[in-house]
Amino acid sequence: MSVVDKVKNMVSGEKGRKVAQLDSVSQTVSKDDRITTDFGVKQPTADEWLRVSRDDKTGPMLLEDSYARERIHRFDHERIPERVVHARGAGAFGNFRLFESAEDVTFAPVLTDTSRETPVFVRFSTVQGSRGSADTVRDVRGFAVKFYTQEGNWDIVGNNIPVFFIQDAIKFPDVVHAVKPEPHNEVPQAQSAHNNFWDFVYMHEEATHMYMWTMSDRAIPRSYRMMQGFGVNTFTLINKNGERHFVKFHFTPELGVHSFVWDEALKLAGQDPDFHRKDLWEAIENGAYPKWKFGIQTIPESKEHDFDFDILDATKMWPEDIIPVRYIGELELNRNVDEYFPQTEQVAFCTAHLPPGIGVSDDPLLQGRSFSYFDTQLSRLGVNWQELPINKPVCPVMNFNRDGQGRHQITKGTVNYWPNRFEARPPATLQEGAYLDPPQSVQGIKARTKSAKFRDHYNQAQLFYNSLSPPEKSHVAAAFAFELDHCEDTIVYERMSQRLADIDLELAQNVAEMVGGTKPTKATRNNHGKRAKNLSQTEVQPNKPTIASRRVAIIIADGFDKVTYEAITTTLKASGALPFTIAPRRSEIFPAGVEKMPRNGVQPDHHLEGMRSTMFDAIFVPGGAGSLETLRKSGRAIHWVREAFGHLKAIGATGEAVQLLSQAFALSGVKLSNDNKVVESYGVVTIADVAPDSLKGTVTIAKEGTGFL
Ligand code: HDD
Repeated sequence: MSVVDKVKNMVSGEKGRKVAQLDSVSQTVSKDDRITTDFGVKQPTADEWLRVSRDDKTGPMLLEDSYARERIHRFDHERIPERVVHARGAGAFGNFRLFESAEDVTFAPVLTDTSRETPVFVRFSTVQGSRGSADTVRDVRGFAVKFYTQEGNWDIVGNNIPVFFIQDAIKFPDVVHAVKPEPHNEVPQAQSAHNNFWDFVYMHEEATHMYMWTMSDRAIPRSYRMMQGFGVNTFTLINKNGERHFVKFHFTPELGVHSFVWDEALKLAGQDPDFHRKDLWEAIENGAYPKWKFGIQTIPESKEHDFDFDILDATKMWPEDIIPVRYIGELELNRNVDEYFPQTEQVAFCTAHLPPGIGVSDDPLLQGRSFSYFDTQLSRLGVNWQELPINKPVCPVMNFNRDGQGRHQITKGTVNYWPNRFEARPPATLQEGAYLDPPQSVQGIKARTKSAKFRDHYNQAQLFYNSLSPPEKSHVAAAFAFELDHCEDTIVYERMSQRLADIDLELAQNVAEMVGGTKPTKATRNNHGKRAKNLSQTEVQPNKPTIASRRVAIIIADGFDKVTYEAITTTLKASGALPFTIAPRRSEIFPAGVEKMPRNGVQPDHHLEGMRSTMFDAIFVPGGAGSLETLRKSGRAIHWVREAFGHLKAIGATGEAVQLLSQAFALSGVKLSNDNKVVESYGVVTIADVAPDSLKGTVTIAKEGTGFL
């Protein structure tokens, strides 16, 4: 039984509702099926167009062949417009469980009923690149969650960064145009490293806080499973007494927040453009279900103006030191999609999808978003987009919306309006669960303005930068240096070098020097020196480090030490890691002391050229004189070890393989002592005289430092 089937079987009650609903419109391809047209008529061939032939000569094709034409027609129309942003994504199903009721702040059952399990679909994405672009580019990641609640769909359309580039939705077309490929030559793809982006954000100071985040390690996550999700905008919660709280939504990964180093991300973009998509798929197939704690930050309505930032400003986060996150639930992903297009591509989110008990705020970005999402789905999917199986709520949908392209629903009866003489489908009362818009007094002057606090763009940018660890800060400097090096226009990198002096003088000087800008001599704005917790990703870590679901390459060649190989493989599996055997070839590899006969050896998973160290979190090389002899002569094997070291990966070696490490590190400044014990090298573990027992125990992987920048 496949993992998917197992999960389906496990699923019962609420969380099974969406699976059952999707199953009712799903079909499985089987060899007992016969090919038919779309109108159900079986066809004798799928290979030959109907044509006139004579004497074994190929004659003209007939337009009459409606089956052949149907195939071409269907193919010609396979594409729909890709999302204008967040085009590249990967999705999965799961469920949401509440372990603490938030009834003090909301009456929404999804946040108060701890006996419920709510089915969810989550789509992760990059923002800038088109649908076929690489996963590991430097970019914000989308984190969009659709909760199929019994009271209707609830969408949190968030990102892995808690703030945004703009404060007012009216500017969204500008920021997107600026970051997307430039209009004259459509370059570059999936990158912000170009003139127009840095020109725009320089001129547009409210983006400052956000680009500090996008230049940090947050923008190159190791995995979708290892990043935070933030609702970003400020929403509201309403409780039974009609009291309102402002709220921010948080998802914090069980595995902690982890990133690539830039060199690794760059290489993977070419070596394995689907890295994140595959990583998510593989983890779910292996039963290593990704999990996030779900939390809320709340502020009572009466305290809206008590802060030195405007709590409705999406370029500001709410520091956890003053507004702690209250964790009340857990999100788990446990089922891969059955077919990408009808599920991950056709899923459509909208910030206005809110069940009773949850509401919007006057956040000026959010207000515009709620208009934009519905509108974009009209051009992507058509007016009946909410009827598509992946988007359809699990509760009844009853109204008098009718017709339009691609209508699925058939509604019986003679009336399609309200009020009607049959009193059919009246609106609901509050007791029956109607959506509540709590009465609010609104008065003011109609004008294009926002509160004065919206005009501070630097306090939190400094707060974020100050809170980073030294390696994280050096990554930020290197990211700016990379991006501005890709800007040919002097005015762009010159101005940006000066702008960074508004945040941190040392950062500005380092970047200016690297990119050829004028080195600022004094800070243009004092750095307040404050820090806040959980902004550095080194603080967003599990209590106990884990190796679960991490990919470990075990490198062997003929003559390897089988005892150590088996001991490390078993230990890794027992710790939940995924060991992969890598060798100079994919055909059988023979350990020391056996005859080279079929099935005496080990079948590697991959060969050294087919995979690269970038695709693994750690490497281990078991000893064996024969194996060492082959590997030390292989430039590729040496490169694997050196590159993994440069990417701050854990490296282990036993027996003769320790010499492979000393050869690989000879130029890297890593010194091995005479007795082959490693010194001065973080993350490298060697045992020259190996006893198999010494390999048992808990294995963890640490990654810290600057790496190849
Ligand atoms: Fe957006 C897609 C997240 C501001 C307009 N956005 C989209 C997706 C995510 C976000 C995760 C992909 C959803 C999916 O997987 O299908 N967007 C955000 C966040 C924002 C934000 C966290 C700031 C708080 N977005 C934003 C603004 C506007 C839009 C200000 C327009 C005024 N976003 C869109 C869109 C997209 C979209 C054009 C493209 C595809 C889609 O909606 O379904 O309407």
